[in-house]
Amino acid sequence: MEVEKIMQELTFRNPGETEYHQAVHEVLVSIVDVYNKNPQFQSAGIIERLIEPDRILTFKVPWIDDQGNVHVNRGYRIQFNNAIGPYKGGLRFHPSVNLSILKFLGFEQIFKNSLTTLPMGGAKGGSDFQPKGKSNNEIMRFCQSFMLELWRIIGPDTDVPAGDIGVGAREIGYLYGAYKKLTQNHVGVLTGKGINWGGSLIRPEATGFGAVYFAAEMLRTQDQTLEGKRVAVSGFGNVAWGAVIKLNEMGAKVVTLSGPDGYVYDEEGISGKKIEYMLELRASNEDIVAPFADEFKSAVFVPKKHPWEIKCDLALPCATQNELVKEDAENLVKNGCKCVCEVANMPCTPEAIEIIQSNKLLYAPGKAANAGGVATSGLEMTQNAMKLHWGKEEVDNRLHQIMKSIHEACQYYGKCTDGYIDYAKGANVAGFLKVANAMIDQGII
Ligand code: NDP
Ligand code: 2IT
Repeated sequence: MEVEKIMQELTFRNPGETEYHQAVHEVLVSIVDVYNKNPQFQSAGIIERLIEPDRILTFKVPWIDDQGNVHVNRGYRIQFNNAIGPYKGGLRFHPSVNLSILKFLGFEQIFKNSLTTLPMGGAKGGSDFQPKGKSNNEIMRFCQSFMLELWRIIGPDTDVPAGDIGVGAREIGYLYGAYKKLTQNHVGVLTGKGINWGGSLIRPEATGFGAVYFAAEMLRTQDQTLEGKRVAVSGFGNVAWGAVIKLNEMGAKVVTLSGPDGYVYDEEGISGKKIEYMLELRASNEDIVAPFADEFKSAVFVPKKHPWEIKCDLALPCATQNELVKEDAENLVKNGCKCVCEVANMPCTPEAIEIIQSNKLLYAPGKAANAGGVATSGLEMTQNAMKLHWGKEEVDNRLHQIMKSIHEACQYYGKCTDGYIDYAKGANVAGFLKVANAMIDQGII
């Protein structure tokens, strides 16, 4: 495989899809050695087949707002690869959603799902719909219209969507209700469901919990723990919330949160009531974290800036792609940060990663560190298939074990000659090998 040649072709065939190009390039450079040492991959055209999604559905989503006005959004589902299991991955509702963003997310999901040890292929979907500022009824009508198209191509053994940015328990509920009405099937076709109708305990917390378990494993390689560590967190959504809970449980002090309007810095630490307040902020249907500093006097709001300028031992970006840029990475290094653990998908730019890794900070890529979310979705599918319900401890223990095994796989494939662990390479190689070998077993199809 010649990385630059493949990238040229990819760019030519998918013009302007910069996030997608970024995600593919990041994988190719880290698997190229393994790929070229195994000629069976080349002769089966594995890379050419992996970077082309199996299929993409785009569709019109018309809906009526509370004033009777008609709106039209665009819906998508990208079924990327199902070599190791049914397509699986979230739905994102955010005005920035486009094909490039969903293709990057769907591509990454292939490797992430492979790392979980569970049988799940890669997919992603969503819409450029803005849920912020909408009433419950508007959200419901939008979800029903979205499912009027989506239901045809999903199923518990075909494709199982879940949440992502802008899609939480409420949206999953409306989507599930519409699916059930259309098909008359009460099956595990979505994950992140309500606890009373097929959902799994711990799923809402799982992405954040899993990432913190992963960070703890990384620290353990340097005989350290999270106890007493200062942590900068970005975002204030579902994933940030889960991470902040677990960081507190493990004795760390969370000093920042952020939103599109800026960040809040709280030297006393974000714990207890402040974590509950994150849920209120989230539910308030606004796009801002600034009110946090009005509510808690120990917090200061810093408008229009990233939290990475605050001194911390660990940085956990939990908001969105490319939110931690070169200058942020330089600030983190300058301030003595020891570990950057990606909880969002692809939150660090390639230039930022270069600085983080060349300064030998511990660095976990999202596809390894945030895999606890989809892994727990996999556990929800298992419970649905068995028609039973596991307790909190059982799910949490399984999640913890899965995160440890992902860490081991990254260590195994990512260990460098100088002892530094390149977790990005480890995650990509481990995730890739399983999928590539399954594709070879199943023939060119
Ligand atoms: P939420 O919708 O709960 O929160 C997303 C957060 O990111 C919010 O604070 C949101 O602010 C902010 N945000 C979203 N888009 C942008 C943008 N373009 N610019 C600036 N800020 C933005 O989503 P989640 O917490 O579920 O998702 C956060 C990250 O974690 C995403 O990268 C997602 O892909 C990833 N992830 C999620 C998993 C899950 O199971 N939910 C699993 C694995 C990864 P606002 O809404 O106000 O714009
Ligand atoms: O990015 C992700 O892994 C998710 N949004 C979760 C996907 C899932 O199917 O649970």
